[in-house]
Amino acid sequence: MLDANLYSELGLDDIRARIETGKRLSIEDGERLFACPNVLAVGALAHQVRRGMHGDAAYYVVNQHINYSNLCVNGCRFCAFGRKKGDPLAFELSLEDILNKVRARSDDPITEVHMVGGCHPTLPFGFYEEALRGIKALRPELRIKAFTAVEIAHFATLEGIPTRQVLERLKDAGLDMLPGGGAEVFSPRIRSLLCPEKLSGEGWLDIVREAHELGIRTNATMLYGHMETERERLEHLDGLRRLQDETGGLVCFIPLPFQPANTGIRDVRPTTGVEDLKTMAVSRLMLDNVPHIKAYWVMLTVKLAQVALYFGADDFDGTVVEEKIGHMAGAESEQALTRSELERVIREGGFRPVERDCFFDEVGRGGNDKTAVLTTKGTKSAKE
Ligand code: V47
Repeated sequence: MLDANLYSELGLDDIRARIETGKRLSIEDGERLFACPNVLAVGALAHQVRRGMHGDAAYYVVNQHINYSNLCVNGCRFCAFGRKKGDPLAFELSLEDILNKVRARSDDPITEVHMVGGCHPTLPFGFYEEALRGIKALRPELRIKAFTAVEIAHFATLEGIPTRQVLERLKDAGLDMLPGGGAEVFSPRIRSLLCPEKLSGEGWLDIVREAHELGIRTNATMLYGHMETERERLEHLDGLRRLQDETGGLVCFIPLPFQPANTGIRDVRPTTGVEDLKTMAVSRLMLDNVPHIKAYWVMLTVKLAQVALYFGADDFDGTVVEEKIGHMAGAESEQALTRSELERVIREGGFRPVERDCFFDEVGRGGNDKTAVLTTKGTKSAKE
């Protein structure tokens, strides 16, 4: 039970009452939460909501990240991953390289492949279809979460076909879900400063809406801690909330603290722990219609992600292995966590670790690490 006196003293009693009665918060409410000096009080509100939705469960996934290339036509200033052709740090995997990465982990109990790249200048659309088909042929039980809305728009432009057709063809080739990247903050002011070449915020929302209409669920991110105002963060959250009211297709929201090293943004200090925790909590409270909030340990560090489970987050993401986007920008976290490390961090945080697939269907393992069986919505996923 929340201490009503504390929230009265903080001038937040009306917000506490709205949260306790399940009423939606306004953008102005969000501004007052950001302005509150007591991060624990804000966190306690988010924790109450999180516990009401998920109890003591904290989710994680055994997954594999694959970046097919970092060649990118966009040149976003916040990104240390994207490179132009000829750059010594540019890379490009062949189809066989991608499949070899999957083969190399064929004994691991992975349930999700998370595959993204930059907006590659020339790769033909057939490459992406073949990559999905090839991965599914190797491991049909895997869920493939691949290609952000920004990549979808780029494929459509290169191929000269509508984005809906791109999504339909990728789904036909084995795409299960879109990851949440590329959303950054929707504010046109920020996009013109940081990523003028990139798909607009409206464009991102339109493609994600289209994906949802085709039955492809997605995640959504917010990149914060650069040049955006708190109001712009809240408008971003409100944009996602309105999309979710329409479609219900958002599975998980991921706030990403900006990592400044090796990027084109100077004079920005890394976010602080309090800022990260408050942003996590406010995200949980604003996004009343999005089921899951991820503490992405790659960007937050494992230690802060563990604490974030008390600030509205219910998901820890996954084993990852070979992360490039955050680490090329100076992320100080590990490259990978094992399943038992993830479970230990969650358990020592006071939560019950629950392994999930990309849709948050629970994964049961009949005593055998290599045998994954989805237990909630009945989809069998045993490794043959
Ligand atoms: O879209 C780029 C961000 C995102 C930096 O859907 C940066 O489950 C911090 O979207 N500092 C890609 N962030 C990562 C992503 C993601 C990660 C984990 C899980 C899921 C999911 C999605 O990384 C990009 C961009 O917003 N990013 N540069 C940087 N310097």
